[in-house]
Amino acid sequence: MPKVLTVGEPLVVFASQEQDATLSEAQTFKKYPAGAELNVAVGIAKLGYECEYITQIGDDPFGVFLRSELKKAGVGTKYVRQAKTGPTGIQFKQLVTKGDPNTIYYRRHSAATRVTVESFETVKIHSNDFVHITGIFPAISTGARQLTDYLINEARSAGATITFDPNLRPSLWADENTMITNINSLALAANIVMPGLKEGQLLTGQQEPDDIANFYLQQCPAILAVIIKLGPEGAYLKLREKSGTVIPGFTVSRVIDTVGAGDGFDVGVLMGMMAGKSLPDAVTRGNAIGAMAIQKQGDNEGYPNKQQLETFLM
Ligand code: KDG
Repeated sequence: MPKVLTVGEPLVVFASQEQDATLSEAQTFKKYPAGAELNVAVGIAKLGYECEYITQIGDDPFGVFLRSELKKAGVGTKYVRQAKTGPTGIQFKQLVTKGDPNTIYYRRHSAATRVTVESFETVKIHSNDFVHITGIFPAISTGARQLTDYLINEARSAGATITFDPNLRPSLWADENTMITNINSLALAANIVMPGLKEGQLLTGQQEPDDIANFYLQQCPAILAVIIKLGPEGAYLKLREKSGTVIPGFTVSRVIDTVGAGDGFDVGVLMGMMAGKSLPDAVTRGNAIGAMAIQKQGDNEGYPNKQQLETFLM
């Protein structure tokens, strides 16, 4: 059976319970597990697939909380290490009626920034596995970048499929050019590249989805497909040697929290590929999970189990 391995920084997010209050005004918060790659791991496990999450948590109550949430969701925790120093990262998030909520992070010098390759040399990757990388983790520290590169090399030697979501976080990089160069070098090491439209435009200097896709496909023969997330409109899928097409999204009546939708999209694409579906079908699953995600507060609370996904798709 294939499995997903993903590496990232888990965060505890405190989500405001007060509609449209600024973070300085809000008094009441609810605690959820977060982090882009954690969201993917939770989404895959909720759908009943095997997933290992590679990370380092702090020796503190939030580390305990995250480990227990991962276990509850069914995510494999054998590669969840506990750091000797450095706290678990935290984040605060607004609750808004419209648009994306404001968020603030407390993650500098966190436990996850202190990872070393040596502590993860036992990670086993097989040829039918999927290794999911994002642009967040390699940006948090030199050790995290080295671990990302190590896992990419291991995945390539094993013949595993590497999926990459740029997940641009400009505040984690020295400057925009450094971010673009680093993220593009990671994208060119992947087999499936999944930027948002705005991210793709910034990373490639191209405006149209087809030109963004070609930027990557032409530079790297190992890239099988570029999938550009278009929000509610769906996603643009371009496979090597095929013309690109828009796979339509789903309309939802009430949007509660947009954070985590992109990770949910990645879950659908990964799950579709693991289930042996065609890429257009996998992208439809991505669109569906993205749409389900935004109807609940918490990054991954809205992600479905298999039955809920099938019902949504009917
Ligand atoms: O994609 C969701 C993430 O934005 C959130 O969980 C926090 O990992 C996070 C980050 O760095 O923004």
